[in-house]
Amino acid sequence: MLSYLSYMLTAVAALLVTCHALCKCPGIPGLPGIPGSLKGQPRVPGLLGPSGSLMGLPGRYRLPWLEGLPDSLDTELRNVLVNLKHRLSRLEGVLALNGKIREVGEKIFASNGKEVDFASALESCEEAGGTLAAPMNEEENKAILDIVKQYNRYAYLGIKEGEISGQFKYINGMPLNYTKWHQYEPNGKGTENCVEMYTDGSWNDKKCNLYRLTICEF
Ligand code: MMA
Ligand code: CA
Repeated sequence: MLSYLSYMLTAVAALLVTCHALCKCPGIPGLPGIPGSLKGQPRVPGLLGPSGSLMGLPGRYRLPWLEGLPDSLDTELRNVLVNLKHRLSRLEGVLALNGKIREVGEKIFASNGKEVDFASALESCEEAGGTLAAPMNEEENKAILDIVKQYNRYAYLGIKEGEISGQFKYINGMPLNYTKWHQYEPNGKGTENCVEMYTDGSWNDKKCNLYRLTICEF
């Protein structure tokens, strides 16, 4: 079992070293040197334990940036992808560590810290390649709430009232599959066409021309 692990580590180290050489990637510290290079990598769970020792069984052996790449891929292309995944994973780690982003499943939530009206908030999200944050489950609502609390400001959500008053939809027109209305909300009866998140995570329908925190999803 131990020899299997050391074989795997050698193979991975060789792959990354090769990649390092092939890609001439500057600024990738710790290569070569697996597992040393994996120390301080909280986004790679399961390989190093709290003490830095090797953890778990081969079956639990996980290197996320090596997963899901077909064996049929050209070796050089494969190495480039492995390297990009490694680099992205580290960048995400830095941004999450600094409280700049929240990641939930495939979504990334982030704010520019600005308070603007609904149209401007949506515009800046779209300009950045995203859209206004719209929670589709409790976990996403909590991630957005974290940002609302971080700035201690109510935020507009990516939800708008449709033609039928009282019927709220996502920006793309799809019906809501999750709601977190505050008690007695929505109550605007067609006069409050946008939705804000309060600092307890609950929602209120609200006019669209107020200044609210911009939170985007990507
Ligand atoms: C305000 C406004 C409404 C909200 C009520 C709740 C008075 O109106 O924020 O959108 O529903 O407060 O009391
Ligand atoms: Ca309301």
